[in-house]
This record gives sequence, C-alpha cells and structure tokens, in this order.
Amino acid sequence: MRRRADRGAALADPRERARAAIREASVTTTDNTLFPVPADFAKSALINDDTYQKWYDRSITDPEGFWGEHAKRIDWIRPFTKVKDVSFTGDVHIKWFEDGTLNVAANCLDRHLDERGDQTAIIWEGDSPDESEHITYRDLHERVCRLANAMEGLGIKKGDRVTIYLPMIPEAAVAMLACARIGAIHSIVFGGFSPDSLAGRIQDCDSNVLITADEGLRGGRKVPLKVNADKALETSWSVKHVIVVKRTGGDIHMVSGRDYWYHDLVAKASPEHKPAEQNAEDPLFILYTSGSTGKPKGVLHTTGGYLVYAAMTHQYVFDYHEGDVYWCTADVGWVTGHSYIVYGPLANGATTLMFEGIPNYPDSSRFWQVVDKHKVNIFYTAPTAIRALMREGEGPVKKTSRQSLRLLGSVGEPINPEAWLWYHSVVGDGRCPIVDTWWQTETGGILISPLPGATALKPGSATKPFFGVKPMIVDAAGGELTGATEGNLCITDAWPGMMRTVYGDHERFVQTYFSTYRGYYFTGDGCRRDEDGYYWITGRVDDVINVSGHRMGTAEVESALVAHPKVAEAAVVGYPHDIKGQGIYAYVTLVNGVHPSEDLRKELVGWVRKEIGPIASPDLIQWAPGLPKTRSGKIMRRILRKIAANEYDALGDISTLADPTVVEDLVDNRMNRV
Ligand code: 6R9
Repeated sequence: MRRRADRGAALADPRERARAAIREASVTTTDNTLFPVPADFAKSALINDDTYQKWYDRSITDPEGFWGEHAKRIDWIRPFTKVKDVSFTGDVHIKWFEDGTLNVAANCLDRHLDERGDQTAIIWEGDSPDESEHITYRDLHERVCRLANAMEGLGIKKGDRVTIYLPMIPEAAVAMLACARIGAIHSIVFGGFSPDSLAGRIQDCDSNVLITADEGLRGGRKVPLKVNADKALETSWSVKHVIVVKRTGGDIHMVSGRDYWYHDLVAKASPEHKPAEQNAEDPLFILYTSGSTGKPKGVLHTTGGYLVYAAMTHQYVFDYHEGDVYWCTADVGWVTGHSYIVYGPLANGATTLMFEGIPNYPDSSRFWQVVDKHKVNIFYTAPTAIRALMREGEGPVKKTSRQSLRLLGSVGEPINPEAWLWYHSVVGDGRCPIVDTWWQTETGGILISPLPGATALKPGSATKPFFGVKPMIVDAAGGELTGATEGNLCITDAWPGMMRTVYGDHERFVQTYFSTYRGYYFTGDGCRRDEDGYYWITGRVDDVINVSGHRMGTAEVESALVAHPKVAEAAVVGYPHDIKGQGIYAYVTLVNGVHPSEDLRKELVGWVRKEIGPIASPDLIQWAPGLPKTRSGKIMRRILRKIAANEYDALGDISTLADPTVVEDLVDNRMNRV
C-alpha cells in the first residue's frame, strides 16, 4: 500500500498529530491523512499487515479450505464434512457447514465453564450509575439453563418463534441464549417500537411466545413495555404465553393463564439443561429490518455459519485478547447487539458490557465514567452518539481518565471525518486506533473494516474487506467498475454469516438482494474506492434512510402518515442532519378543506410516533399542495431530496413532470421556512 502525505509523522505527540489533522480536514480531503498503526499496538496485535494480506488472499483463492479451518474455532457436536453450497443465481440458496451440528448456547457458555467459569461474562451497567452487576460464565449458564427448562415446561419447542421485547437488562441475553439452547427462533423487537410495530412483527412470524418486562428504564424515564405488549396482543392471537420480567415494579396487568412472572418460572426450574443438537442451517434468529418498499423484512440467520462469522470478526476486528473488557453500546434490538454484545463476544469467552442507559444521563460524561468504572479496553459506538457528545465540548470527556481504552469502534452510518478526528484525539487521546466497521443486518457480521494491527486508517473510510469478502463496485447498469471509482456496492460471493432468506418469503429475498445486479448480493449502499483500494461508504442509494444509525424505510413513514384521516398524500425523504446523520423530512398534502396549522404539524409527528415508534418521528413537515410526479404518477423523490437538502440549483431535469410548477411552490415554501 502506498503511504502518502506523511506530514503527520513530524509531530511526535499523537494528540498533536490528530489536532493537526483536524485543522487540515477542514481545508483538504481527508484522503490525504493517513493514521499508521501505532507501533506498540502492532506489537501485540493478532493480525498484522502481512498476515492480513496472506489470509485474505487465501480466503479468496481457497474459500473452502479457509473457512473449513476457521470454523473449527467453535465446538461442533457432529463435525461438518461440507463447507459451502451457495448459488446467487437461479435457485438462490446459501448453506454453510450443512451437515455439521452444534448448539450456540453451549458454545457461548458450557464450553467456557472449565476454564473460565468464574470469569465475568456480562458486566451490566444500569440506567442509574448506582446500579451494576457482574455475571460470571457459571452464573449466566445457570440462568440460561433455568429459563430453557422453564420454556420447555410451557411447551415451547424447537422451531417456535419467540418474540423478545425487553430493555437492556441481562434477561435479554439470557432469553436469547435460552432460545438458542432449545432451538427456538428468537425475534427481538427494539423496546422503542410501538404496539403496532410489535404486533406486525409478532404476526409476520406467527410467534407463540412473548418475553417482555413490566417497564424499561432509559435516562430516568420509564418505557411502558407491558402496556405496549398488551395492546399488541389485542390483535396478535398467535401468542399463547407471555413471560414478564420485573424491572421497575411498575403497576401492570397480568392476564391469568397467559402471563407468567419470569422470576417465578425460573425459580422453580432446574439449573441443569442439555442443549439441543442443532443443524448448522437451523434458524437461530429473525430480525426485522426496513427496506425500500413494503413492510419490514424478517431477516433470517442460521446457526453454524453465523456463529463462526460473529466470533471470528469479533476477535480480529476488535483485536480481542483474553481478559479484555469489551463494550458495545448498541441495543440488543438491533443486529449490532446480537452479533457484538451477545453472540460474538460470548463465543470468544469475553467479558461484554451491557448498558441499559443513554449517553447523556445523568450527564454527558456517562460513557467515559462507565469506561473508567469498569476499566473498558475496547469501546464500540455509533457516529450519532459521537456527534451528540462532541457538541458538549471536551470538558465532559477530559474530566475522566479513559486510560484503560486501547481500541475504539464505529458502526451504523458513515462517520464524518470531523467526528472521527474528535473521537480519535479527544476520546482516545490520540492513542487508540478506530475501527470503522461497515455491515448490515443482512450480513450478520462486519464486512468492511480496518484490522487495527494491520490497516493504516483514513478518517471516514471503512478501509478494507474482511477475510472472505469480495466487494465489487458497479455502475447503474451493473457493469463492474475497476480501480479508483464510485458506484453501487455489491458483494460477489457468500460469507458464512450472511442471511439465508426473508422469513416466509424467499422470493422477496431473491428480488431484494439478487435481482438488481444478477448473481451478486446488492447492499443498497453507494461506495467509493480510492487509489489505495480503500472503501468509503457514501450512504444508501435506495429509499432507506439512516436516522441516528437506525434504518428506516421512507415507505413505512409515508404509510403511517397517510393513515391519518387529514392526510391525502405524503412523501418522505432523508436530509442532512448535524447529529442524526439524516433527519426525516415529510412532504404532506392535506385532504381538501383541511387547513395546515402548527397544531396539526404536532399532531402528525405524534401520530407517527404512535404508529411506528419515537425513532420514526419526522423532524420537518412541509405542507405540499402538490407533489412532483411524472406523467405516470411516480413521485420524483430525487427532486424532493434536493429541496429538503436546500440544494435548489441541482434539481436536474424537471421537464418530465406532469406539473412543473409544483416544484416552484415547494422551493418557495422551503426557502421561506429556513
Ligand atoms: C450494522 C448496521 C445497515 C446500513 C448499511 C449502511 C449503514 C452501517 C456503516 C454504515 C457507513 C459504516 N452503515 N455501518 N455506513 N459506514 N461503518 O448498522 O446494520 O441497521 O442493518 O444498517 O447502515 O448504509 O447499509 P443496519
């Protein structure tokens, strides 16, 4: 690799170097700023530059040999003899290690007991700084066995779908692992989703069990989980059993014969349980995620390949060493929580921190106080959190030590170079490499990321592919673009952690991911590759927007808006937002005779919150007497995106519109509002 612009090397103090880079970033492209692997980091790193290249080349030329070997990192009950059976065309199918058998919970718990039964598996840090708990591997194993027995006692069995709607409490991890232990398929629904969203997800997979809590606690505020669950269950008759964890002791209603207190069930259950023998391709979990069109899709992950990939990426991307304390701030309601709070770290015998709260409660020093309190070595968060904390200045960070930190990570959306540099220089004191990890719910694990002992960093670039990952950049027509270029990002061959299907709708899986560019997995992201072969993710190229690192389908917000009796039509786009990355911008056409007002605007925001959940609240609503449409009636979102971004000069060709004057009106209104 070419190392350019070694200007920084002249500055010995890494913090000074980072500051110089910040100054530079505001005037030049950050392509020119290279952060080499710090020498002391390289010394003890698991993967260095040479190993990366050697392993990567082998993973591409001999994928079967490579993955066959690395799959041995987990314990198989019956070893596999076949590594890979994949087709991205025709009868699309993806199978890894298909004749092997294993149990995920046994890999995350039982196999560690002899060696590290008394080591902390989960450090739980509560919403309030006064509450925390260390759970050893032995203790976690016992809790999981008890719940597994209790669930089997209720008649829950292999293949059943179990919906989990819990706050960030240890019982969330216990519930996931108990499902894995008995072969039930979990489907976690983020606690911020509304009763309707929960109901939709329960019904789509015909779930017969719901595990929830009386209330959640975030930033000192209560989240009415059981009340929401009760509402969702009014229309979701498949659910026969509800298991309720007591978190706050809030006053809730228990339906007799349907609802059970978690604590009563596990107290009565045996602490020993024999894990079920699962096939490598048996489903492990479903996780709903937003796409360009229609309802959220149930992304299905299976057992063997997923675990191999989650564990291996966790070890190498985070350069995880025995004894490290590792903290990923995600929620288990998102894929990051699945792969990098629970499955990857626990399969590796790590100590993983689970945080119930939010970054600015009780104050915006909380993350760093938790780092000091638990001596966190590896810290993994989202750019939106970094940007929000950056706004509070260096004070809240600098009053903490953070000496334990060795590595920082970022995930969820592109990290802008300013935020990257602040994270590096202020949070990491210029000492800690940052792994900017690009991946998706669908990919199961990280696909493009630096390996911190091998890759020189460029702020804002996810850098290089992980082992076995073959990225390809294509133009709109699907032609491969080589060298330094920009286009749409595809992956040309399978990796063990990728999704296998959309639950209950294989055709939608094929249509969504393999038909835009035939024979390739299409990510939905735009991407640039520079002269050094570094990848820079430029954001979604479809109608998915990324709000504070959360995926949102514009179609979902639109259908929530048009469900309001006063709304005739709505079009939703993303627009640049300082903290959230993208904000939600809604153009709303009211029913004839209804007059726009501030009250109505508030009512619509509240309506969307109620329909989908707070994460879908529109940031801006613009009244639109008409929407720009083609003569065939298709809304021209390209134009709406430009107007929302205040880019009026770049509206492009509007001559194909049925009524071009609509655009003038929208532009006038937008300009008058800002
Ligand atoms: C893991 C996760 C996936 C979408 C993805 C992309 C964006 C995630 C990123 C990133 C740039 C990164 N994304 N990580 N963009 N750099 N490091 O976030 O999964 O919720 O499914 O979102 O997020 O646009 O396509 P998910």
